Amino acid sequence: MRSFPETDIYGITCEKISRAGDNIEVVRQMLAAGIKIIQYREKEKTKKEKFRQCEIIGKMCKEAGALFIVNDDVDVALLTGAGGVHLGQSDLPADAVRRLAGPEMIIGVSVSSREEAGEARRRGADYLGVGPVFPTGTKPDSGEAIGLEGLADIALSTPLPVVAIGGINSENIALVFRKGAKCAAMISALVSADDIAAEVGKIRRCLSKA
Ligand code: TZP
Ligand code: MG
Repeated sequence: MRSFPETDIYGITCEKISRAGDNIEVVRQMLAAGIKIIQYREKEKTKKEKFRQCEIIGKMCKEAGALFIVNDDVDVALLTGAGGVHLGQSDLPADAVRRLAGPEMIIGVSVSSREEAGEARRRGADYLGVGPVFPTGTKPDSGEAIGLEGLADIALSTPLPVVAIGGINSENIALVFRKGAKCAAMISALVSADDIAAEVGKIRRCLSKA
């Protein structure tokens, strides 16, 4: 039966802001740093190119024992053996994706309010991406930040695992766990780091001190 992994960091790709190289190299470094959930998120490539990268990344995640999640594209997720798919509010609803993807696929849904969280749960989501918690330049259309109180409010309203997202870094990650997040998703803090492994080490030191 599908279940959301127990882990602290959820790494997400974005080649446009990467310092390490392409998405494949970024994921290689994230996995080497011990990240156990990888989401392939790429808004600037053709489906064909996304499929090519996901075939490689899916295999890398399998070898590393990490959960591989594809953003938006359920077809790419199914074709590349991903363990999960992540849906936004403008994507297909979770119940429709479940009909395509079957009972084993982990389905995540992005939400910014209690109402969206309730609806995602009714439609069979397995976890919620909740945010943006803090302001972020990575997704300009992500809406106003909900803040730590908004995160806590949604986390209290749902039994689903909450993955906090939006502007999270080593300085503030401990706060989102205190507000009920089970895991923290990061793009720029990881992908734009000079050294991904060093950044993951710093984040985990901050968490162990908190
Ligand atoms: N959804 C809500 S905020 C966001 C997404 C995809 C962007 C998160 O990026 P960063 O760089 O970790 O703030
Ligand atoms: Mg989407």
